[in-house]
Amino acid sequence: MENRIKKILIFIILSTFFSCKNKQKNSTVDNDLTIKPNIVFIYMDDLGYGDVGYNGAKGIETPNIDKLASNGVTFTNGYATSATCTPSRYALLTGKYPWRNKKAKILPGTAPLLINTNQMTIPKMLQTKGYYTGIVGKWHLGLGNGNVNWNKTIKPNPNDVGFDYSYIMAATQDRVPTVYIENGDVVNLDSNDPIEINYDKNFDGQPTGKNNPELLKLKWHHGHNSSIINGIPRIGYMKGGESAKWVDEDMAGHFLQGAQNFIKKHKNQAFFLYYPMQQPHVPRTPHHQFVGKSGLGPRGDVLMEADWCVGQLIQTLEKEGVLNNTLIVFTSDNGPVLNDGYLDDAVEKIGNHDQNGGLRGGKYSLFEAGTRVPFFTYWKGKIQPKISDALVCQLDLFASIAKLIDSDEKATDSQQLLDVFMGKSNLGRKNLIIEATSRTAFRQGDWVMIPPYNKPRINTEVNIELGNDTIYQLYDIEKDKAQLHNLAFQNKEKLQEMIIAFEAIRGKDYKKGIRDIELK
Ligand code: NG6
Ligand code: CA
Repeated sequence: MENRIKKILIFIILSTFFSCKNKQKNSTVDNDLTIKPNIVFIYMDDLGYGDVGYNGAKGIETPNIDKLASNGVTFTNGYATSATCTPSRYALLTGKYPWRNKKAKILPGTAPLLINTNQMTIPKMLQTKGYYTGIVGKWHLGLGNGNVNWNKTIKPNPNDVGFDYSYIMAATQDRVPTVYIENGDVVNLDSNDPIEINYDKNFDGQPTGKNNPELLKLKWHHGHNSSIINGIPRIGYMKGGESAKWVDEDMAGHFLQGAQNFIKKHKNQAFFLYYPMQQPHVPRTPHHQFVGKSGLGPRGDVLMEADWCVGQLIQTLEKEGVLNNTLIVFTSDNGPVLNDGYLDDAVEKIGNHDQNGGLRGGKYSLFEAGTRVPFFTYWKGKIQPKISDALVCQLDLFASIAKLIDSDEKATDSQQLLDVFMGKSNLGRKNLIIEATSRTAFRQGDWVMIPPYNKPRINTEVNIELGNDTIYQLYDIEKDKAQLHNLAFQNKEKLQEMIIAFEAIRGKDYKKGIRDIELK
């Protein structure tokens, strides 16, 4: 009898001990996950709302992206702040609306660093919590102080605004210099062949896209007629740096490898990887393995290449044993464009694919397709699959990540929506100001208001409606996704309410230089 009681007692003591231990272990793991997951931003360039399989793409397959999206929180109202690259990237990293900084416009390759080195950024904030931070891919936020010597270490560079490691292209694939830059140094540069860059004037004797069409493997349609590099005419003039020039067709693989190496090297500490990919921005130069893979020509091919890269990246996270502890955010800097300056069949081979996914406009536009982009969060085991119609913006990643890592940092325009990004809440933003080449418009609830802009309605070069009109525009985008019915004159009350709310945030500054029509 005594023995039985003893045994029972021992059993109770042991099971209590183990259950406590287990609980402790679980809660430690949980806390670790909540406080310091790795964070990866996959940031596409000019990817349209309809350019992914999960939003109905035709003639392109994006199985890797779709798999992540279908296991994550997919946003149907997810926005970049801007319809072009630099302003969106500025807002993504700083949590600040780009129209607050007049210099946040599409930058040439020679532009100085746009983010002040005193400015708080997502990677800086993560550094204060012990993260190792890196960028591998497209930068396009300026470098140096305005007069860059490409043959010396370029300062300031991404490492001065929060990145421990940087491996970048300076601006865009269509702009010089066409070289990779690692922690401020041009990679593979031969000091006997120094690089010179000029955006205004050619260097004596250098061929150009304009004068030497016989040297081109890709023809230009508008712009893009300065220096020729790898048979592709670019924006801006470049001389020297032969050994450092990138091979366009290798770029995707090259950045992918850089991103994979970063993960392998830093998997034992919390890391932040910003992986801004170059696809499907022009020039579209798929690796030969992807040529002809889509039915849509090079634009579709580079999208399939990008999807493959995403798959490879996820495999690396998995193989290195960190996927379960990694929050992934996938989105794009602005909406789509077919002909962005090169004759690459994007228009001719579009078939029944709708890069806009039913939205109006495109890159450069104040209409929805300019800024509403594919956007999802994925965290294996932590985020449950969900389609969310909450209004979210890339701006909000700053404050939401601050919450996730328990940081007190705040950013001017960033809203803390961690629960929304984690799929636990549908309470997104109430409103958002969107921007397109220095013009701004306003979304509030289901409504979008575009103030009058006395500027061309269509950019005929890229064949995109810009959203400009001489009258106010007001759309109920829940009912009228394609923005075909302007309700401004039918619903003056709503319009007035929108104008007041918009001006309360934006100020009246937006009216400078535009024609404002008074409502009667
Ligand atoms: C435009 C370029 C366009 C693209 C864009 C920047 C011309 C005519 N057009 O000025 O091709 O490079 O800038 O794109 O030069 S973004 O996605 O980086 O904002
Ligand atoms: Ca872009």
